[in-house]
Amino acid sequence: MGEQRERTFIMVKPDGVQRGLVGTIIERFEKKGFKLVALKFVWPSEELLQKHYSDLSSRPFFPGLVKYMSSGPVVPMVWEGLNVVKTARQMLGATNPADSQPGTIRGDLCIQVGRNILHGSDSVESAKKEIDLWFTEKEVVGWTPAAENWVYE
Ligand code: DAT
Ligand code: MG
Repeated sequence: MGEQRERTFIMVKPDGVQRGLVGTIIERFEKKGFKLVALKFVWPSEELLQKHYSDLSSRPFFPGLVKYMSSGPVVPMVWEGLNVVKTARQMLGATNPADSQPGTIRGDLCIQVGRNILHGSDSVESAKKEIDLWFTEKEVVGWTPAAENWVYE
């Protein structure tokens, strides 16, 4: 059971919110069988986003990325489950939607890298960092879904 407790940080970006894709994105993870353990609706500050994307601060697209990400409300979430970090990345599809396979969220729902509708942690380590940045300990809720024994053997 322990390995099912891996967590990842998923966030609907401002374009995903503006385009009315919040429900569709949540539905992908719910239908897969992952467990939602935290969610909020916030308009993030540039300061928070600079921290969130600190690894990319030297990249030429960084100022534009922070501006886009702080241009409206976003929906940060924490999802839990077996191998959820890697599986969620596969569900998102490649960073650049031009390379995302059809059937992935980005492959189905967006076109350009600068408007790729959602974020997903790239490792267990960065997931921990991102969850701590966006949520307090109390905001991440431990619970047991009624269907858990039908999702895991
Ligand atoms: P990912 O979001 O798939 O983890 P990343 O961490 O390398 O990708 O980059 C973070 C975001 O920055 C990405 O979702 C979109 C933007 N981005 C990445 N590469 C870019 C580029 N070459 N031009 C413009 N935006 C880019
Ligand atoms: Mg990344």
